[in-house]
Amino acid sequence: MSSLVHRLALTDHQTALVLSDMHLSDEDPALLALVTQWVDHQLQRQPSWLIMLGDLFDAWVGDDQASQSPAFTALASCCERAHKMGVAIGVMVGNRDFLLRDEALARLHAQGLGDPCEVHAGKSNWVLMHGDTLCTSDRAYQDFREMVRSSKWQEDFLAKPLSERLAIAKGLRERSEHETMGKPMAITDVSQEAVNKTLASPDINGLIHGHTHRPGLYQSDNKKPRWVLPDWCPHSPRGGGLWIHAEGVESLALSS
Ligand SMILES: [Mn+2]
Repeated sequence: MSSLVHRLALTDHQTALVLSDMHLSDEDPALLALVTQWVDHQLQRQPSWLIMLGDLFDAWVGDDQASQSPAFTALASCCERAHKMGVAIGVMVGNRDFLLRDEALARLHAQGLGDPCEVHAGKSNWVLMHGDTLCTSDRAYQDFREMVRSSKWQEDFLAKPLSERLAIAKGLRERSEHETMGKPMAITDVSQEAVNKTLASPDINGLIHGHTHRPGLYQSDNKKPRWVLPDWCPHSPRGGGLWIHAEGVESLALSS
């Protein structure tokens, strides 16, 4: 991956639209429509940035998946519209789509964001993360994460044919869903210790992340805001995002 952006500065009149955990897949056209229509609608407010904080796709097994994925094509069209409006696009990878690389990001007109990435807006500094690195109580997951993020594992994996990679990803997903069901709620949520550490610096005013699918505004032990982005579902329905501007952070409901 070419160089990642670790810090963004918004001027007083600039804004950022933030969403995550769309988990787009070719098997769910209703979800795809929900996400792209919502983003298109929010783009009318002319944000300076469209920021997606990981798990854009339910599974991403390599950038050669792009050419055969209607979900990717639809999100790329949405990004193309944003790009033409002059909106800058930032993508952070999540635990489902950590193999998104330069080729796919270029087709989304996106710059890769580091995890964490700091956003400066008004007088505040926000830390943006996918969120999985905050779930430090889940030792089994953190060990798995370390393995799949190693360049050796990724090299071996990407050398396999696309069909085999898709089958492996499906197996991993089913195993993860099964294991998550068996874990106590507290294990699969963020650890307060990790949150406190992230927010320890007096220069940092708050945290924004996805991943846990427990959307809302929480307060850390050090009395700083922690915004959790919603995941998306066309049936409940649920989704939405946040708006960052000079005055702070605003929650954007699915119906907004
Ligand atoms: Mn995730």
